[in-house]
Amino acid sequence: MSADRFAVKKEDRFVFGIWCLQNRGRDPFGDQTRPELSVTECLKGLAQRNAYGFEFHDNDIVPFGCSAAERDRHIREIKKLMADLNIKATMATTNLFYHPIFKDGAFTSTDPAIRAFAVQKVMNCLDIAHEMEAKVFVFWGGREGTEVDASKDPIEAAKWFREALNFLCEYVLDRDYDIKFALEPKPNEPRGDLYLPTVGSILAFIATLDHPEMCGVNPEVAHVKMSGLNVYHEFAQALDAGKLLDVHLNDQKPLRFDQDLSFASDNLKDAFFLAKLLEDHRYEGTIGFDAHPYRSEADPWDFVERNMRNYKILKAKVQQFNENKEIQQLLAEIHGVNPDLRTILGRYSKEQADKLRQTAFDVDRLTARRLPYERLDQLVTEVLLGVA
Ligand code: GCO
Ligand code: MN
Repeated sequence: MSADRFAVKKEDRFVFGIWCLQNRGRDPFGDQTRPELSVTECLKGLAQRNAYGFEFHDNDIVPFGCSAAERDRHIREIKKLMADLNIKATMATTNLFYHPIFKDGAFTSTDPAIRAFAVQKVMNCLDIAHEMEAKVFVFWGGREGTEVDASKDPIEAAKWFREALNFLCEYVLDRDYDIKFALEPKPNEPRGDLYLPTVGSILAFIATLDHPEMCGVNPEVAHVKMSGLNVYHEFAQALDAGKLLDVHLNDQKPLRFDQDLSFASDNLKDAFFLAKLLEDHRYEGTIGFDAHPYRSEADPWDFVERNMRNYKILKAKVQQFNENKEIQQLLAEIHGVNPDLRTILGRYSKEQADKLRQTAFDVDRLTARRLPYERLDQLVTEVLLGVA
């Protein structure tokens, strides 16, 4: 029997949110449909399937409000399990959305006591992240937003958000933790409108922080599609800025409620171009999946396997695209035009500006250029459908 060419290996760096495996199928209209798995069962199942690691919220592993002794015991047990199973905690994040205290925001609550409580909760979670050796720390502002715009000024809210992150960056520096922050954009849900809805808004916000060098982005496919934006372009913007610290792969029908479907289950082409981006540009972080098994599933394991397998299949398709002679010929034709002008805008100087001013352009010839995009796009379709 030939070995499975899509068999998962540790070096694939696949990780899952613990909360994805523990999801019980509850939705706003219906109760849970399956039993909750313990953290131990989650880690064992992931290790058995060769996942590299897992991501967690503080309260996925340490119950809200538990004593210091209980907390220490939970962490000790998980660390032992991680060592026994050879599985890593790669990303930590704070649950600042579930408890009703956060009903009108955590960092952007109008109550300074709630903002301070949120920052204290993050400090405790940073200590856990450090102990578990997670190097990426995500902020998903699930409750940071409004339904009633009369309730708060967005500039004031941005100031509170900034204050909290600046404080927490200093905490990490003070403690000498090897941790970077990644902010996760989302346009809405659970709030009517969330602050920092897109990659671009997060990049602009990071530039206003005291330590932008410690902060990046964790984009999620579903969140981009909820905004009706282009997944390939959104992730690319973070990568181009040197800020792609983590990724949340999943899928979603555009412009709808948050569906958290498996990666590549809705739109193969979007998923393909995202895999192409990450592979072509040698993204070095972990490949994180943040999705839920269908409500009709009894356990998460088919879900776990298909997410990893889909990525590996698409990675093979990327290679096929990059090696396809006709595709490469078309791309060479499209990009190979006017080689003598390629560097003219490379760096400004008076001489370059003079040279540019004196350059004659044959507008009709440039306009009449052939762009064989129907054929190129069809070849992508054929690669994806397995007939190229
Ligand atoms: C969502 C988010 C969350 C966060 C995760 C980290 O449901 O919209 O994706 O899953 O990524 O909870 O806080
Ligand atoms: Mn996510």
